[in-house]
Amino acid sequence: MPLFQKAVFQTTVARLQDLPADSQAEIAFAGRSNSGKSSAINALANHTRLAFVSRTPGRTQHINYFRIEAGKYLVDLPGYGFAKAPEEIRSQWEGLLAPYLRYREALCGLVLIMDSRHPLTELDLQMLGWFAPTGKPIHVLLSKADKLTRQQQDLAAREVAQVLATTGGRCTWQLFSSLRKWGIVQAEAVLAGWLGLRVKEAAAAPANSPGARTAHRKRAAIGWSARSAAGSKPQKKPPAKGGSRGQDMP
Ligand SMILES: Nc1nc2c(ncn2[C@@H]2O[C@H](COP(=O)(O)OP(=O)(O)O)[C@@H](O)[C@H]2O)c(=O)[nH]1
Ligand SMILES: [Mg+2]
Repeated sequence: MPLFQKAVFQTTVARLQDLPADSQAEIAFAGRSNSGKSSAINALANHTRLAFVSRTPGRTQHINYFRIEAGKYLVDLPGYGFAKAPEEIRSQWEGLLAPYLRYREALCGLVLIMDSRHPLTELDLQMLGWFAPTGKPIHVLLSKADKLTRQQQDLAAREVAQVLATTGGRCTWQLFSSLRKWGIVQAEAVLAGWLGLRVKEAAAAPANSPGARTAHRKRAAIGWSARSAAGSKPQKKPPAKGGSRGQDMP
């Protein structure tokens, strides 16, 4: 069973004082509006509509909590990038998101979703620059990879790797497609590491799947990305190549 399959919508939070008090470990998902954030949460939970509850009017600008198990959550943050009145953006940012990202103790890492066709927008860079100093890990999902050729995927991944190597934070990245279910195993491994959950080998790669044959090799290949993000000592520099192609990528 996929690791996050049991995730259920828990609550919508609009004020800091309403953040769940029982959370021991949570992972926040951030990204531009339309980057594929909700689809990524749905794909990880193997659920077609889970994260779309956050589309409900009144919830899009708030923090939405999905409970994985007691005390562990996936957290959907408001998408950024839509034109809004500047004072609205500022009050949401200063009142809720900034303190949440900076000071939420239970927050153990940030998943940043970037459309692989145009990653590293100004706002993505701002988010990276802003979160990196917390010292907590950031895992970038280069979403909608199915829209790129293999060559374009490699190009996008290399560009992102170069920029991430200079941000100074504990940054890792991978290609991802919710539509084609690419990169789920790799992302699960990273997130499970952050949350202290065990990834079952059987769930990660069924014995009779093509993925199983390459699982060991690929696990080595994602070395710097998945392993360093999962809590071991961060490495300063990624290898010149690779790190992005999970075993379920074509
Ligand atoms: N081709 C493709 N389209 C995707 C993928 N993920 C999301 N989309 C599409 O991108 C649009 C925005 O996705 P959504 O998850 O709502 O983005 P959000 O605003 O960041 O939560 C929708 O039309 C999705 O169907 C993907 O992996 N591949
Ligand atoms: Mg969404």
